[in-house]
Amino acid sequence: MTRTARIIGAPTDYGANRRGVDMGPSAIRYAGLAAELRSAGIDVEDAGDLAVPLADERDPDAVEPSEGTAKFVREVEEVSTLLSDAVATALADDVTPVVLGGDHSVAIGSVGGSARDADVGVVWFDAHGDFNTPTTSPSGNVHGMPLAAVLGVGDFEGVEWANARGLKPENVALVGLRDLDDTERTVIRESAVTAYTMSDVDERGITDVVDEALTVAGDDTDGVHVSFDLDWLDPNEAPGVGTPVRGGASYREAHSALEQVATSGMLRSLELVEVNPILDQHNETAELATELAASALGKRIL
Ligand code: 6HN
Ligand code: MN
Ligand code: MN
Ligand code: MN
Repeated sequence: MTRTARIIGAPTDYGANRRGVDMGPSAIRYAGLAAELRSAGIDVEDAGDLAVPLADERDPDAVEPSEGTAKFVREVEEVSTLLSDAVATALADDVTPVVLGGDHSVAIGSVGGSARDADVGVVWFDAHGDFNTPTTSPSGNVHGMPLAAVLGVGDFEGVEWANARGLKPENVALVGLRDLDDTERTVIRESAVTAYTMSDVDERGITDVVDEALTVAGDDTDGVHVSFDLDWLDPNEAPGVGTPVRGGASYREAHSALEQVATSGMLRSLELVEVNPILDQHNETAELATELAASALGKRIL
């Protein structure tokens, strides 16, 4: 049976410290996502964008951290709830959600929706751990916290809108880490998640690392959510991101990793986040996002 992908735009920047990433869904669509996915041999629907509260209309007095140092946490909650419903609905309709961020706080909604009625594993491709909590975060930006949020770590314990029901830390694998905050590092070490740094990729090669990550995420689960932060790639490949870190994955490593995801047959839901067209060069990071989505959904050269 042909797979159908449903594109869901989450044009939000409430979790990030800079504007622009809210235009990610437009940039990725403009780069030709639907056509690229069709070339992967799948059917495509576009559900449009979620109705995110308008950033330009927000009350400056309301931009202060409303809980600890989780900036715009109420807006993030609103977007997460909408997105979680959209992702759960797509899965109930038997189609594959392809979520376009927006900053990485959107993962709270996508993982929440994907793991609402099923046991789900997560593979998290990112330069960063995204494992801060409002207490440990140096920035207060929620895009540095979504993994802690869905897993109910620290301040997120018992926060119903943030915690993903069918997700256990044992089924979470982070791939390609190279920039962790000090406290975040401790929290990751103490957690049951599995984390692979770029050094692991250097030593073992991308195939071996991704193979193990998929085994971790797929162990006794109904499928795998792939959360793909474009800053996982080296900034030479993906300049249009808000928090670039040198020493990232190469173009070929990224495709190879996502081709492996497709081959595993475990992909349940996918998101591509942190594309910032204002910081991009000729929309190339958005184009890269479309190509990588196609690889994850099964596009092959031959
Ligand atoms: N992202 N660790 C830093 C913070 O502010 O918590 C950076 C987070 C970046 C998050 O790229 O999705
Ligand atoms: Mn991230
Ligand atoms: Mn990142
Ligand atoms: Mn840093």
